[in-house]
Amino acid sequence: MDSKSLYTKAQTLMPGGVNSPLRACKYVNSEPVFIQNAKGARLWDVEGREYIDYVMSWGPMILGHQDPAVSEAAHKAVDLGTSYGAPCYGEVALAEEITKLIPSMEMLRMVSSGTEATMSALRLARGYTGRNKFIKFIGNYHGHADSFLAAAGSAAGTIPGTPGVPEEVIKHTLLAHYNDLDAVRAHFETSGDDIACIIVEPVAGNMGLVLPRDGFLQGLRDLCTQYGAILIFDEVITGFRLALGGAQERFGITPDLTTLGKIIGGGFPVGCYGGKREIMEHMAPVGGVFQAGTLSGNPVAMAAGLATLKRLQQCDYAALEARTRKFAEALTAIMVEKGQAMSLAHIASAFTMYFSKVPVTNMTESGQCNAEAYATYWQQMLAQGIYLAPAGFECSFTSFIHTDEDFEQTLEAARKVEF
Ligand code: HOZ
Repeated sequence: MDSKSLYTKAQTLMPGGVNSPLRACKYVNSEPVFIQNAKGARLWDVEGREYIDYVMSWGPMILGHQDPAVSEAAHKAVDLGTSYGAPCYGEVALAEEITKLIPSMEMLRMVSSGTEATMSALRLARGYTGRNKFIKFIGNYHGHADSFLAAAGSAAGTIPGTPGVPEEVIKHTLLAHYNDLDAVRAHFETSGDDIACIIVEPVAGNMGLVLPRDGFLQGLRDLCTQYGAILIFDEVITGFRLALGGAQERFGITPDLTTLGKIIGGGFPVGCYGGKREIMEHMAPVGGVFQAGTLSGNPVAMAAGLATLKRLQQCDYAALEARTRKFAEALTAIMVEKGQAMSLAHIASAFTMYFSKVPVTNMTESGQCNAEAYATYWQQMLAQGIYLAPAGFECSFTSFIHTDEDFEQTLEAARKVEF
Protein backbone atom coordinates (compact mmCIF):
# COMPACT_ATOMS: atom_id res chain seq x y z
CA MET A 1 0.00 0.00 0.00
CA ASP A 2 1.27 3.50 -0.77
CA SER A 3 1.26 6.41 1.71
CA LYS A 4 -1.84 7.99 0.18
CA SER A 5 -3.92 4.77 0.50
CA LEU A 6 -2.61 4.11 4.00
CA TYR A 7 -3.48 7.66 5.04
CA THR A 8 -7.00 7.33 3.60
CA LYS A 9 -7.53 4.09 5.49
CA ALA A 10 -5.85 5.39 8.66
CA GLN A 11 -8.28 8.31 8.80
CA THR A 12 -11.18 5.86 9.10
CA LEU A 13 -9.44 4.08 11.97
CA MET A 14 -7.63 6.77 13.97
CA PRO A 15 -8.52 10.44 14.56
CA GLY A 16 -6.76 12.35 11.80
CA GLY A 17 -5.17 9.09 10.69
CA VAL A 18 -2.42 9.37 13.28
CA ASN A 19 -1.43 8.41 16.82
CA SER A 20 0.08 11.80 17.60
CA PRO A 21 -1.28 15.00 16.04
CA LEU A 22 1.89 16.50 14.52
CA ARG A 23 2.37 13.48 12.32
CA ALA A 24 -0.66 14.43 10.23
CA CYS A 25 1.53 17.22 8.74
CA LYS A 26 -1.33 19.74 8.92
CA TYR A 27 1.04 22.50 10.02
CA VAL A 28 2.90 22.23 6.73
CA ASN A 29 -0.30 21.95 4.65
CA SER A 30 0.62 18.44 3.68
CA GLU A 31 -0.05 14.76 4.25
CA PRO A 32 2.12 12.22 6.06
CA VAL A 33 4.44 9.74 4.42
CA PHE A 34 4.24 6.31 6.03
CA ILE A 35 7.62 4.91 7.03
CA GLN A 36 8.66 1.37 6.16
CA ASN A 37 12.11 1.23 7.71
CA ALA A 38 15.01 3.29 9.03
CA LYS A 39 18.77 2.85 9.21
CA GLY A 40 21.53 5.24 10.20
CA ALA A 41 20.38 8.77 9.35
CA ARG A 42 17.94 7.54 6.68
CA LEU A 43 14.26 6.67 6.46
CA TRP A 44 12.46 4.85 3.65
CA ASP A 45 8.75 5.23 3.06
CA VAL A 46 6.37 2.48 1.97
CA GLU A 47 7.00 3.37 -1.67
CA GLY A 48 10.75 2.94 -1.20
CA ARG A 49 11.60 6.67 -1.30
CA GLU A 50 14.66 7.55 0.77
CA TYR A 51 14.94 10.51 3.16
CA ILE A 52 17.68 12.04 5.28
CA ASP A 53 16.07 12.20 8.70
CA TYR A 54 16.26 15.31 10.90
CA VAL A 55 13.35 14.31 13.15
CA MET A 56 15.07 11.19 14.49
CA SER A 57 11.87 10.04 16.19
CA TRP A 58 11.68 13.48 17.84
CA GLY A 59 14.98 12.98 19.59
CA PRO A 60 15.59 9.43 20.81
CA MET A 61 17.73 8.28 17.89
CA ILE A 62 20.85 10.30 18.72
CA LEU A 63 23.02 7.36 17.64
CA GLY A 64 21.05 6.89 14.43
CA HIS A 65 18.53 4.21 13.56
CA GLN A 66 19.55 0.60 14.20
CA ASP A 67 22.78 1.37 15.99
CA PRO A 68 24.41 -2.10 16.04
CA ALA A 69 25.12 -2.14 19.79
CA VAL A 70 21.62 -0.97 20.68
CA SER A 71 19.95 -3.41 18.28
CA GLU A 72 22.03 -6.29 19.60
CA ALA A 73 21.16 -5.45 23.21
CA ALA A 74 17.46 -5.23 22.37
CA HIS A 75 17.48 -8.52 20.45
CA LYS A 76 19.26 -10.29 23.31
CA ALA A 77 16.70 -8.89 25.75
CA VAL A 78 13.79 -10.04 23.57
CA ASP A 79 15.19 -13.57 23.70
CA LEU A 80 14.91 -13.46 27.50
CA GLY A 81 11.24 -12.45 27.48
CA THR A 82 9.65 -9.11 26.67
CA SER A 83 7.85 -8.16 29.88
CA TYR A 84 7.84 -9.56 33.40
CA GLY A 85 5.86 -7.11 35.52
CA ALA A 86 8.50 -7.84 38.16
CA PRO A 87 11.91 -6.40 39.05
CA CYS A 88 14.72 -7.23 36.62
CA TYR A 89 18.47 -6.70 36.16
CA GLY A 90 18.11 -4.15 33.35
CA GLU A 91 16.27 -1.56 35.41
CA VAL A 92 18.95 -1.62 38.12
CA ALA A 93 21.73 -1.35 35.54
CA LEU A 94 20.10 1.56 33.72
CA ALA A 95 19.23 3.35 36.97
CA GLU A 96 22.85 3.01 38.10
CA GLU A 97 24.13 4.42 34.80
CA ILE A 98 21.74 7.40 34.86
CA THR A 99 22.47 8.27 38.48
CA LYS A 100 26.20 8.12 37.69
CA LEU A 101 25.89 10.48 34.70
CA ILE A 102 23.34 12.86 36.26
CA PRO A 103 24.42 13.18 39.90
CA SER A 104 21.36 15.23 40.97
CA MET A 105 19.30 12.09 40.31
CA GLU A 106 20.20 10.21 43.47
CA MET A 107 17.18 7.94 43.04
CA LEU A 108 14.79 7.46 40.18
CA ARG A 109 11.67 5.68 39.01
CA MET A 110 11.20 4.27 35.49
CA VAL A 111 7.93 4.81 33.65
CA SER A 112 6.90 4.35 30.03
CA SER A 113 6.75 7.87 28.56
CA GLY A 114 7.79 11.45 29.13
CA THR A 115 4.17 12.33 29.92
CA GLU A 116 4.12 9.80 32.75
CA ALA A 117 7.43 11.12 34.03
CA THR A 118 6.30 14.75 34.25
CA MET A 119 2.86 14.02 35.71
CA SER A 120 4.44 11.80 38.35
CA ALA A 121 7.10 14.38 39.18
CA LEU A 122 4.38 17.00 39.64
CA ARG A 123 2.42 14.69 41.93
CA LEU A 124 5.56 14.01 43.93
CA ALA A 125 6.35 17.73 44.24
CA ARG A 126 2.82 18.34 45.48
CA GLY A 127 2.89 15.37 47.84
CA TYR A 128 6.26 16.39 49.24
CA THR A 129 5.46 20.06 49.79
CA GLY A 130 1.76 19.72 50.61
CA ARG A 131 1.08 22.56 48.14
CA ASN A 132 -1.12 22.56 45.05
CA LYS A 133 -0.04 25.33 42.70
CA PHE A 134 2.89 25.15 40.32
CA ILE A 135 4.50 27.37 37.72
CA LYS A 136 4.90 26.36 34.11
CA PHE A 137 6.08 28.38 31.13
CA ILE A 138 3.97 29.39 28.18
CA GLY A 139 5.08 27.31 25.22
CA ASN A 140 6.87 24.67 27.28
CA TYR A 141 5.39 21.23 26.66
CA HIS A 142 5.51 18.60 29.38
CA GLY A 143 3.35 15.93 27.80
CA HIS A 144 -0.40 15.81 27.84
CA ALA A 145 -1.44 15.39 31.49
CA ASP A 146 -4.32 17.75 32.33
CA SER A 147 -2.35 20.16 34.50
CA PHE A 148 0.23 20.82 31.78
CA LEU A 149 -2.24 21.61 29.02
CA ALA A 150 -2.38 25.28 29.90
CA ALA A 151 -0.58 27.36 27.27
CA ALA A 152 1.37 24.30 26.25
CA GLY A 153 3.75 24.24 23.32
CA SER A 154 4.11 21.78 20.45
CA ALA A 155 0.88 20.86 18.64
CA ALA A 156 -1.10 21.57 21.83
CA GLY A 157 -0.24 25.24 21.36
CA THR A 158 -2.36 25.42 18.22
CA ILE A 159 -5.58 24.40 20.00
CA PRO A 160 -7.38 27.26 21.75
CA GLY A 161 -8.53 26.54 25.29
CA THR A 162 -8.16 23.13 26.86
CA PRO A 163 -11.27 21.07 26.03
CA GLY A 164 -11.55 18.12 28.41
CA VAL A 165 -9.45 19.72 31.13
CA PRO A 166 -11.56 20.80 34.13
CA GLU A 167 -11.20 24.42 35.24
CA GLU A 168 -10.65 23.16 38.83
CA VAL A 169 -7.53 21.35 37.67
CA ILE A 170 -6.02 24.09 35.54
CA LYS A 171 -6.57 26.83 38.13
CA HIS A 172 -3.52 25.50 39.98
CA THR A 173 -1.29 26.03 36.93
CA LEU A 174 0.39 29.44 37.14
CA LEU A 175 1.81 30.70 33.86
CA ALA A 176 4.76 32.87 32.96
CA HIS A 177 6.55 33.57 29.71
CA TYR A 178 9.75 31.63 29.21
CA ASN A 179 12.76 33.78 30.09
CA ASP A 180 10.60 36.17 32.17
CA LEU A 181 12.03 35.90 35.66
CA ASP A 182 10.05 38.91 36.90
CA ALA A 183 6.76 37.12 36.17
CA VAL A 184 7.94 34.09 38.13
CA ARG A 185 8.98 36.29 41.05
CA ALA A 186 5.57 37.96 41.00
CA HIS A 187 3.84 34.57 41.31
CA PHE A 188 5.97 33.73 44.34
CA GLU A 189 5.28 37.12 45.91
CA THR A 190 1.53 36.54 45.53
CA SER A 191 1.24 32.79 46.25
CA GLY A 192 4.66 31.65 47.47
CA ASP A 193 3.29 29.53 50.31
CA ASP A 194 1.12 27.51 47.93
CA ILE A 195 3.59 26.88 45.08
CA ALA A 196 4.82 23.29 45.04
CA CYS A 197 7.21 23.57 42.14
CA ILE A 198 8.43 25.18 38.97
CA ILE A 199 8.66 22.85 35.98
CA VAL A 200 10.76 24.07 33.09
CA GLU A 201 12.39 22.82 29.92
CA PRO A 202 15.89 24.16 30.67
CA VAL A 203 16.26 24.69 26.93
CA ALA A 204 12.81 24.99 25.41
CA GLY A 205 12.24 22.57 22.56
CA ASN A 206 8.54 22.72 21.86
CA MET A 207 8.05 26.28 20.61
CA GLY A 208 11.04 25.82 18.41
CA LEU A 209 14.36 25.80 20.16
CA VAL A 210 14.67 28.65 22.66
CA LEU A 211 17.73 29.09 24.84
CA PRO A 212 17.46 30.36 28.41
CA ARG A 213 18.68 33.92 28.91
CA ASP A 214 21.73 34.39 31.12
CA GLY A 215 20.61 34.13 34.74
CA PHE A 216 17.14 32.73 33.98
CA LEU A 217 17.73 29.16 35.20
CA GLN A 218 19.80 30.37 38.18
CA GLY A 219 16.97 32.78 39.03
CA LEU A 220 14.47 29.90 39.05
CA ARG A 221 16.81 27.90 41.27
CA ASP A 222 17.16 30.78 43.72
CA LEU A 223 13.41 31.47 43.90
CA CYS A 224 12.62 27.80 44.54
CA THR A 225 15.22 27.66 47.31
CA GLN A 226 13.93 30.90 48.84
CA TYR A 227 10.28 29.79 48.88
CA GLY A 228 10.77 26.07 49.64
CA ALA A 229 9.48 24.98 46.25
CA ILE A 230 10.82 22.13 44.10
CA LEU A 231 12.67 22.91 40.87
CA ILE A 232 11.88 20.32 38.17
CA PHE A 233 13.97 20.26 35.01
CA ASP A 234 12.06 18.54 32.23
CA GLU A 235 15.00 17.06 30.35
CA VAL A 236 12.99 14.69 28.18
CA ILE A 237 14.51 16.39 25.13
CA THR A 238 17.74 17.83 26.56
CA GLY A 239 18.80 14.80 28.63
CA PHE A 240 21.84 13.13 27.02
CA ARG A 241 21.48 15.50 24.04
CA LEU A 242 23.04 18.69 25.39
CA ALA A 243 25.68 16.74 27.29
CA LEU A 244 25.94 13.39 29.06
CA GLY A 245 24.73 15.21 32.15
CA GLY A 246 22.01 17.07 30.25
CA ALA A 247 21.19 20.78 30.42
CA GLN A 248 21.87 20.81 34.15
CA GLU A 249 25.50 19.90 33.51
CA ARG A 250 25.80 22.35 30.63
CA PHE A 251 24.35 25.30 32.57
CA GLY A 252 25.65 24.27 35.99
CA ILE A 253 22.28 24.39 37.74
CA THR A 254 21.11 21.59 40.04
CA PRO A 255 17.36 20.90 40.01
CA ASP A 256 15.60 18.97 42.78
CA LEU A 257 13.87 16.64 40.33
CA THR A 258 14.54 15.76 36.70
CA THR A 259 12.38 14.08 34.10
CA LEU A 260 13.84 12.07 31.25
CA GLY A 261 12.55 10.11 28.26
CA LYS A 262 13.42 9.68 24.59
CA ILE A 263 17.20 8.93 24.49
CA ILE A 264 17.22 6.81 27.67
CA GLY A 265 14.96 4.28 25.92
CA GLY A 266 17.16 3.89 22.84
CA GLY A 267 14.03 4.07 20.65
CA PHE A 268 11.73 2.13 22.98
CA PRO A 269 8.96 3.74 25.08
CA VAL A 270 10.55 4.93 28.33
CA GLY A 271 10.34 7.81 30.75
CA CYS A 272 11.96 8.37 34.10
CA TYR A 273 11.85 10.85 36.96
CA GLY A 274 14.26 11.21 39.79
CA GLY A 275 16.18 13.52 42.05
CA LYS A 276 17.03 14.05 45.68
CA ARG A 277 16.77 10.84 47.70
CA GLU A 278 14.90 12.65 50.46
CA ILE A 279 12.19 13.70 47.97
CA MET A 280 12.08 10.43 46.02
CA GLU A 281 11.53 8.47 49.21
CA HIS A 282 8.08 10.02 49.39
CA MET A 283 7.08 7.66 46.55
CA ALA A 284 5.19 4.46 47.35
CA PRO A 285 6.03 1.91 48.63
CA VAL A 286 8.40 3.90 50.89
CA GLY A 287 6.19 6.98 51.10
CA GLY A 288 2.59 7.75 50.33
CA VAL A 289 2.73 9.33 46.87
CA PHE A 290 1.36 6.74 44.48
CA GLN A 291 2.39 5.84 40.94
CA ALA A 292 2.66 2.44 39.23
CA GLY A 293 2.93 0.85 35.78
CA THR A 294 2.80 -2.62 34.25
CA LEU A 295 5.46 -1.88 31.64
CA SER A 296 7.63 0.31 33.89
CA GLY A 297 11.24 -0.90 33.74
CA ASN A 298 10.47 -3.03 30.69
CA PRO A 299 13.50 -5.29 30.12
CA VAL A 300 13.82 -4.64 26.38
CA ALA A 301 13.61 -0.87 26.79
CA MET A 302 16.09 -0.99 29.69
CA ALA A 303 18.59 -2.98 27.61
CA ALA A 304 18.31 -0.62 24.64
CA GLY A 305 18.59 2.41 26.92
CA LEU A 306 21.65 1.07 28.71
CA ALA A 307 23.38 0.21 25.43
CA THR A 308 22.62 3.74 24.20
CA LEU A 309 24.09 5.42 27.27
CA LYS A 310 27.22 3.22 27.11
CA ARG A 311 27.72 4.13 23.44
CA LEU A 312 27.16 7.83 24.12
CA GLN A 313 30.06 7.84 26.56
CA GLN A 314 32.37 7.13 23.59
CA CYS A 315 30.86 9.91 21.45
CA ASP A 316 32.30 13.36 20.83
CA TYR A 317 29.52 15.81 21.76
CA ALA A 318 31.64 18.89 21.06
CA ALA A 319 32.44 17.73 17.53
CA LEU A 320 28.78 17.03 16.74
CA GLU A 321 27.81 20.43 18.11
CA ALA A 322 30.39 22.18 15.90
CA ARG A 323 29.32 20.24 12.80
CA THR A 324 25.65 20.90 13.51
CA ARG A 325 26.28 24.62 13.95
CA LYS A 326 28.17 24.87 10.67
CA PHE A 327 25.42 22.95 8.87
CA ALA A 328 22.50 24.88 10.40
CA GLU A 329 24.21 28.20 9.68
CA ALA A 330 24.79 27.21 6.04
CA LEU A 331 21.15 26.10 5.70
CA THR A 332 19.94 29.36 7.20
CA ALA A 333 22.22 31.41 4.94
CA ILE A 334 20.71 29.73 1.87
CA MET A 335 17.23 30.84 2.95
CA VAL A 336 18.50 34.38 3.61
CA GLU A 337 19.97 34.47 0.09
CA LYS A 338 16.49 33.62 -1.16
CA GLY A 339 15.14 36.72 0.56
CA GLN A 340 13.67 35.06 3.64
CA ALA A 341 13.92 36.77 7.03
CA MET A 342 15.58 34.16 9.22
CA SER A 343 16.86 33.64 12.72
CA LEU A 344 18.62 30.50 13.85
CA ALA A 345 18.57 28.91 17.31
CA HIS A 346 21.08 26.16 17.94
CA ILE A 347 22.61 24.19 20.77
CA ALA A 348 24.37 20.82 20.68
CA SER A 349 22.64 18.65 18.06
CA ALA A 350 19.32 20.54 18.01
CA PHE A 351 18.33 23.58 16.01
CA THR A 352 15.35 25.56 14.76
CA MET A 353 15.45 27.79 11.71
CA TYR A 354 12.81 30.41 12.42
CA PHE A 355 11.32 32.22 9.46
CA SER A 356 11.52 35.43 11.47
CA LYS A 357 13.81 38.42 11.37
CA VAL A 358 13.89 38.74 15.16
CA PRO A 359 15.41 36.11 17.44
CA VAL A 360 12.74 34.04 19.19
CA THR A 361 12.86 34.13 23.00
CA ASN A 362 9.33 33.04 23.91
CA MET A 363 6.05 31.58 22.64
CA THR A 364 4.59 34.87 21.42
CA GLU A 365 7.58 35.49 19.18
CA SER A 366 7.56 31.88 18.03
CA GLY A 367 3.91 32.27 17.01
CA GLN A 368 4.78 35.30 14.87
CA CYS A 369 7.05 33.36 12.51
CA ASN A 370 6.11 32.89 8.87
CA ALA A 371 4.37 29.48 8.93
CA GLU A 372 3.55 29.66 5.21
CA ALA A 373 7.20 30.05 4.28
CA TYR A 374 8.13 27.13 6.54
CA ALA A 375 5.46 24.97 4.88
CA THR A 376 6.80 25.82 1.41
CA TYR A 377 10.34 25.01 2.54
CA TRP A 378 9.26 21.76 4.24
CA GLN A 379 7.26 20.47 1.25
CA GLN A 380 10.04 21.12 -1.24
CA MET A 381 12.68 19.60 1.03
CA LEU A 382 10.53 16.49 1.52
CA ALA A 383 10.09 16.16 -2.24
CA GLN A 384 13.89 16.12 -2.49
CA GLY A 385 14.31 13.45 0.19
CA ILE A 386 14.88 15.60 3.27
CA TYR A 387 12.66 14.80 6.26
CA LEU A 388 12.32 17.81 8.59
CA ALA A 389 10.02 18.46 11.56
CA PRO A 390 6.52 18.94 10.10
CA ALA A 391 5.95 22.21 11.98
CA GLY A 392 7.98 25.39 12.25
CA PHE A 393 7.55 25.36 16.03
CA GLU A 394 9.57 22.16 16.53
CA CYS A 395 13.28 21.34 16.71
CA SER A 396 15.30 19.51 14.15
CA PHE A 397 17.86 17.01 15.37
CA THR A 398 21.16 15.75 14.05
CA SER A 399 22.80 12.57 15.30
CA PHE A 400 26.22 11.02 15.65
CA ILE A 401 25.52 9.07 12.45
CA HIS A 402 24.82 12.07 10.18
CA THR A 403 27.75 12.51 7.79
CA ASP A 404 29.10 15.60 6.08
CA GLU A 405 27.73 14.10 2.84
CA ASP A 406 24.24 14.01 4.42
CA PHE A 407 24.61 17.68 5.31
CA GLU A 408 25.91 18.58 1.84
CA GLN A 409 23.02 16.73 0.17
CA THR A 410 20.61 18.64 2.42
CA LEU A 411 22.19 21.99 1.52
CA GLU A 412 22.00 21.08 -2.17
CA ALA A 413 18.25 20.44 -1.76
CA ALA A 414 17.80 23.74 0.08
CA ARG A 415 19.44 25.63 -2.78
CA LYS A 416 16.65 24.41 -5.07
CA VAL A 417 13.78 25.59 -2.85
CA GLU A 418 11.65 28.31 -4.44
CA PHE A 419 9.36 30.70 -2.59
N1 HOZ B 1 5.94 15.66 21.25
C1 HOZ B 1 6.60 15.60 19.98
C2 HOZ B 1 6.93 16.96 19.50
N2 HOZ B 1 7.66 17.78 20.36
C3 HOZ B 1 5.77 14.90 18.92
C4 HOZ B 1 5.66 13.46 19.14
C5 HOZ B 1 5.15 12.69 17.94
O1 HOZ B 1 4.29 13.15 17.23
O2 HOZ B 1 5.64 11.60 17.72
